[in-house]
Amino acid sequence: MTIRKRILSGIQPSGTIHIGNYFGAIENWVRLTKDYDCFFTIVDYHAITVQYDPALMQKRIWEAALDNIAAGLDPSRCTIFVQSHVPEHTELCWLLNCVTPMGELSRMTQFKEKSERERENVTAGLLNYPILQAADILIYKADAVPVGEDQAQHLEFTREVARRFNGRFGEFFPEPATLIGRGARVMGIDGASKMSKSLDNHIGVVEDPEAIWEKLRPAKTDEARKRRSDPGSPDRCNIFSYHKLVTPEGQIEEIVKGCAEAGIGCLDCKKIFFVNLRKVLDPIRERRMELEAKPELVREALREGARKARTIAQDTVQGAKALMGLVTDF
Ligand code: AQP
Repeated sequence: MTIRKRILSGIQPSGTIHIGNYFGAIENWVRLTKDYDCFFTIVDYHAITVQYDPALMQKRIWEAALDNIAAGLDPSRCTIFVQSHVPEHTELCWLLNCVTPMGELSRMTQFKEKSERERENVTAGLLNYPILQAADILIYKADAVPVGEDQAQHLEFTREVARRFNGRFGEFFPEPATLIGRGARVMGIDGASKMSKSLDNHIGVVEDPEAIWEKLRPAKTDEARKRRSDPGSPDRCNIFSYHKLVTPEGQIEEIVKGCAEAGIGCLDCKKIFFVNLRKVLDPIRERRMELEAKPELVREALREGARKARTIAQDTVQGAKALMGLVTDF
């Protein structure tokens, strides 16, 4: 029997999943379930590191589960669970806290960005976020972590945590590889920053098509193209970067030519994208509706996922504690 390599990745229950999450990460996750032993977790402990509404959290966790399963994560082919249902993640996090210098945490780009946005609420949890993320990954001794480009720095940090632990206490954690998805960094509909659930610049995967079109219609294109008769430059157009995610090669060539020769207007170009995007999103939205009608299936998948994950997590924590000189039993 060949032992399959292991994958771990996570998503925050911070709002409905968007096409950045999908093309940057989830699409890749679905593909990898064919060849890897895959673990996917809804990272609720990460989501509480910034301001949030406790009354909405349960709903968001539930929706994250529905969205991801509808997007193709089949619980019969991978392990899906809620992070806080496997409390060993926070136990390992503490152990790793004690081998990580503080200076490195405050230099993390995501910490700097989020603490800038959350000036009134920069918690120790936000600072320690990358250590918890390292624990999420190392607890399953994952060989690789499929993520969008925004997570590459945290993955490098995870490898350093593993090296530091191994150097001090003995070889124990493998250093996980980073696997970047096809849409490494999908920009928001504003064209100004990364598409994000919390920045309100996203196209939701299960969003109503009419609402998606209402966002696309006024969205910025190549700003140098003021009139339809002006030739445009696809490389300066945010909508063209979206085309690359869903539009077949032949049509891409027609768009490049049509835009450069002013043969196609921006609105028509957006319509083509919208049609192609719907081919990906419509089936996900339909599966999402079917799943909503079968909540017990999803609940059971999450329960079973946590059971399976916990068995491995407990084993790793025992091993790490023993190496650190902590006794687990007298
Ligand atoms: N815009 C993006 N382009 C490519 N990949 C992306 N990912 C997120 N945004 C993009 C990838 O999606 C996975 C899950 O992300 P997450 O929910 O854990 O957190 P995030 O990266 O912080 O995503 P958001 O939408 O920006 O969430 P909020 O607004 O709550 O912080 C990750 O693999 C990520 O790389």
